[in-house]
Amino acid sequence: AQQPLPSHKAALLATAIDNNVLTFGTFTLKSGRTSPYFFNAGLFNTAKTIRALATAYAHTLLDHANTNPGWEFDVLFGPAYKGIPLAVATAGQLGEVDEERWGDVGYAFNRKEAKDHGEGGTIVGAALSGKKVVIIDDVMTAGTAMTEAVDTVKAQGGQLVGIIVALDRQETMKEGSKMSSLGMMREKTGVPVLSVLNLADMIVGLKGRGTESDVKRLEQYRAQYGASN
Ligand code: OMP
Repeated sequence: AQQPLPSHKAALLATAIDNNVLTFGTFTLKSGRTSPYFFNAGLFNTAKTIRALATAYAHTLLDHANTNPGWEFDVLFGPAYKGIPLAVATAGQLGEVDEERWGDVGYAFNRKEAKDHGEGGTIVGAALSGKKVVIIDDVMTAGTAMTEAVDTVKAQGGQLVGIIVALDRQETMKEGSKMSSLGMMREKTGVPVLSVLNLADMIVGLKGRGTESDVKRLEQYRAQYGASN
């Protein structure tokens, strides 16, 4: 029998469904691919739901830190615009989850346009220079947005130590390759790329929720586009 989802995954999946973050139908992705589901993290936009999301990110970071002794970070970087509330809210939850360990973790984000007056610069929040940085974002599909964020961290003199997203769609991106965009990003950056949920989790978590035909369509989609890692 399949293992049930760990509680923070199950909780986030339930919140995502209840708030239409996760919806089923026919969607065209940024990549042009047609998908039977879409995950709109922008709908985690209330006190309750943003806290649920931030808690899930914080627990995923905690699990990774606990299973990888020595792995640590100083700053959460959320690329503009959608990464900004994620970095801020998750920093708050890190303090909640383990203040002694993470009470001093900073958050930062970039401006889309450099400011040439006042304090100037392109980064708002904690400085990245010489710091161990984790990038936080919502969904990675082809990884275009993430690649830009990685470049920004490097340009600021930050040391990238990890990447975390809410959803890993576990899809192949390139013709002839079974590797997912997360797998490619791991290879490219050499750092752990974490996700709270992935497609496999959603398929497990949706079973028994009375959405059999949706689960079937997800399974078919996985059979067609699923990545091997
Ligand atoms: P890449 O920059 O190609 O990795 O695409 C990431 C973006 O895809 C996200 O920031 C969203 O705008 C969008 N997206 C979702 O938000 N949820 C999905 O389930 C699928 C996509 C998508 O278009 O692939």
